[in-house]
Order: sequence, then structure tokens, then C-alpha cells
Amino acid sequence: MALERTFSIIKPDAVAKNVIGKIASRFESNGLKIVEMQMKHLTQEDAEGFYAEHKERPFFGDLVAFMTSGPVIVQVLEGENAIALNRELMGATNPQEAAEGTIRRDFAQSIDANAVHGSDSPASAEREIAYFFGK
Ligand code: RTP
Ligand code: MG
Repeated sequence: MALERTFSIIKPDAVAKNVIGKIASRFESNGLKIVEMQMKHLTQEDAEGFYAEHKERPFFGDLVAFMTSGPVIVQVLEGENAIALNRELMGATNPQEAAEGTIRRDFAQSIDANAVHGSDSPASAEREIAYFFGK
């Protein structure tokens, strides 16, 4: 299978908890290579544009407020089957429902503060990588 790229964010809760290294290590030890990485404090506009698909959802305001509450790490991960593999390593959106050994089970506290984001399809990966890193 060909190499694939996906977009990942280590969210403000995980950065504040000092577990950037532990999360990056999960990627690295499971065959994902970090090929772009930057710490960034998202503006309101950055977060609203990034999550535009959720604009009409009731949690949109809270999501944008949370994502701009502190610095994040934006990164591009590369590996075989990177999009699905990253979603598997992350675990379910709600950490209470996330499988044992997943990043969200181990480092997240709530559905809002859930430690990481990962692209959910090839189309989102392409859009999200371009959004933060250009083509
Ligand atoms: P993400 O986009 O952050 O990787 O997470 P996801 O695909 O697992 O979840 P998604 O449905 O795309 O939702 C994006 C983020 O919005 C927050 N959320 N809150 N209160 C709620 O019901 C709710 N649902 C989603 C989560 O922080 C989720 O990661
Ligand atoms: Mg999503």
C-alpha cells in the first residue's frame, strides 16, 4: 500500500497537560512519521474556518472557544494507511467510550477536551493539510 498523509492536532488540553511528547511517541511507535510540526495559538478565524463543517452544530461555539483557549500542535503524519491508523490510535471522540490503550482513553478528559484531532477521510486530510501548511 502507498504512503498516505493525514493531519493531526494535539489540542490545548493535551499541550497544557505536558503530554506532547507522549502523544508524538504513540504516532512514532506505531509507524507514523511526523513530517510537519508547528506550535500555534489558533485565532477565532483559524478555528472557525477549520471546523466550518460543524458550523450549524450546537457545540460549535464551545468547540471554537476550546480550540483557541491555548496553543496547539499542528502536524502532518505520514505512513501506510495513515488516516485510518491515526483514527484508531486516537480512539472514540468521547474518551469515556474510547478503547483501552488509545490516546483519548489515556490523555483526554471530556468530549470537548479530547486531546487530539485527526482527519477522517482522504478529502479532509487534503483540505486540512492545505489549510495549515499549504500545498
Ligand atoms: P476531531 O474532528 O476533533 O478529530 O474529532 P472527531 O472527528 O472524533 O469528532 P467530530 O464529530 O469531527 O467533532 C469535532 C470535535 O467537536 C467536539 N464535539 N463535541 N458536545 C458534543 O456533542 C461534541 N461532539 C463533538 C469534539 O471535541 C470533537 O473532537
Ligand atoms: Mg472530525
